[in-house]
Amino acid sequence: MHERLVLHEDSRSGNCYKIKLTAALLGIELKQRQYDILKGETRSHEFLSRINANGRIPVLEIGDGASARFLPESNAACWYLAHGSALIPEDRLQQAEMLSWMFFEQYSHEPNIATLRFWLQFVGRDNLTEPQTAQLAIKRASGGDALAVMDRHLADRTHFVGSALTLADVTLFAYTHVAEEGGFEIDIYPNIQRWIAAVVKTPGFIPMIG
Ligand SMILES: N[C@@H](CCC(=O)N[C@@H](CS)C(=O)NCC(=O)O)C(=O)O
Repeated sequence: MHERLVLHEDSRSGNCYKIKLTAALLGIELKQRQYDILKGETRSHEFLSRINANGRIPVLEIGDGASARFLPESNAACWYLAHGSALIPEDRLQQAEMLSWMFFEQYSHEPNIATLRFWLQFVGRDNLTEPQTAQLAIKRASGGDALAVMDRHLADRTHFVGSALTLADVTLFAYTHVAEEGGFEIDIYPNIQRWIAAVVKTPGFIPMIG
């Protein structure tokens, strides 16, 4: 990949980590531009008008100067980087299965597990609003359901799709391996634990820092 790539990110975010992990596994160079989401830095007029009208990181900036393009949504950025690599299976059905897990990640996993981690680890239990506090129990139950689905799927498999690492593993790994920071017990999911240990050993793996 020869174009200039800049990841607009907050290094505490697992959604940003997915993209950095994908790039590292593929040996792709990514520059980084940091924002503090707790200070609302992705809600500035400049960010909203130029980088992402949705006011969120990660955003992958592709290319240079006036022709630069901005790609929001972590899983789309992972897809862009991994296009044509072994992280996306060639088989059509396996590709669709991979996407199925990536949509699961965005609908059933991240909104529960990442949100609880953000609220409890970074915002702080005592600083939550009333509506946030009211959602704690349902998010805990739904996040637990998502982890149970993953654990059952991994009972007789090493990876989510086929027998090698794909973007399904990379994207699900990001918030699963730090789920304890959101108050989830990982000890009760032996297959997830085995899978985490295997992902960490993948050549090119980088840890999440933040
Ligand atoms: N579906 C999006 C979620 C992006 C997202 O929720 N970003 C959070 C950090 S992980 C954010 O920017 N929050 C700051 C804000 O909403 O102001 C993705 O996967 O990239």
